Amino acid sequence: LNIKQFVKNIPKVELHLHIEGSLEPELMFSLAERNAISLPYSSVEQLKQAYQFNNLQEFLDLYYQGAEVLQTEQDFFDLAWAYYQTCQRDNVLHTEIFFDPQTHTERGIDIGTVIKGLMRAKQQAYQQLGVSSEYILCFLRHLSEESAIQTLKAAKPYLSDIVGVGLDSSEQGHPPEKFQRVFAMAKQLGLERVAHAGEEGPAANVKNAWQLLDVSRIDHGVRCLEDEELVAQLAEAQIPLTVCPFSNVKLKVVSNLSEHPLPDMLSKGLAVTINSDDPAYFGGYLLANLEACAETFAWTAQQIADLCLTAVQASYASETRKRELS
Ligand code: ES4
Ligand code: ZN
Repeated sequence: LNIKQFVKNIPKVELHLHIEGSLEPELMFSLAERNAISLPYSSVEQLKQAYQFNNLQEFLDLYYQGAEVLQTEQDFFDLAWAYYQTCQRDNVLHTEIFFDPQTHTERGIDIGTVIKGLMRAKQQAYQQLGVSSEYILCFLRHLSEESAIQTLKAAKPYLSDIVGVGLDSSEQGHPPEKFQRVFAMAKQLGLERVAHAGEEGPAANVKNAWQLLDVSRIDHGVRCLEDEELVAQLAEAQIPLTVCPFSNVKLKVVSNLSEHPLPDMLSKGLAVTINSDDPAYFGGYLLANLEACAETFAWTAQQIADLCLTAVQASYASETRKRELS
């Protein structure tokens, strides 16, 4: 059995993908031209050369700059549609997509413009490609609690379009505690909750996201390993961790893929899933992440199938859809 073929063909579920992080350099240039925006790069090649990061913040600076080309509903549709086409190509049949409204509203773009473009792509992807999806509204943790609360209020007309809320951006200096109130408001509204934690920040952020924000998944979570008791609790509760191998390498959370603690996390019984994070910036989509891990860690077909099933079970898809994906 050819493992590469197996990874390609198995139905896959993505649980950690920032739609703004799927903006490929080519599309960034074409949207810049369409919107008469000048980019500080003279070519796609020059832009790609800039994709070398020493930490999360260096990446975020380019990611927010890149997102400025997104202006109209059609731009958000085109962005998401391009991503859904890669899902179909790679046999990713269900995906849970983060979006960062504040990145756009801070530039004067209406949250409705963002959501309407994404929703039109979502409908078309399900109808034409058979790819189902859910959307998770992320609060930018480097901005204030008040800004997060305003964002949740602005999203109220669109609550049926989103499955939950998340927390992303700069983890250092912006711990989960800062967002306890807005996460409680989201819970009151019936929304699911997830948060980036233990990516660059300490294990305490994983614990506090779980205990204080009442999340049902942890995004990244790799640094939970620094707290043995916490690891045992996360494993016991089977809290899913959405691990992003290429991201961790590109942002120097780990020095290279063979040093990644994934095998350790799996051996400790954690509910690990594999994800792509910001594939246009980090060198590949979910399939490429899975292929590289399968090769680096010599995973068997059974181990890959188990990881894919963990992602199905950790998803917010309906029980009917979960059965279709299993
Ligand atoms: C992100 Cl890799 C990563 N970490 C935190 N926030 C993010 N937003 C987009 N990508
Ligand atoms: Zn992320």
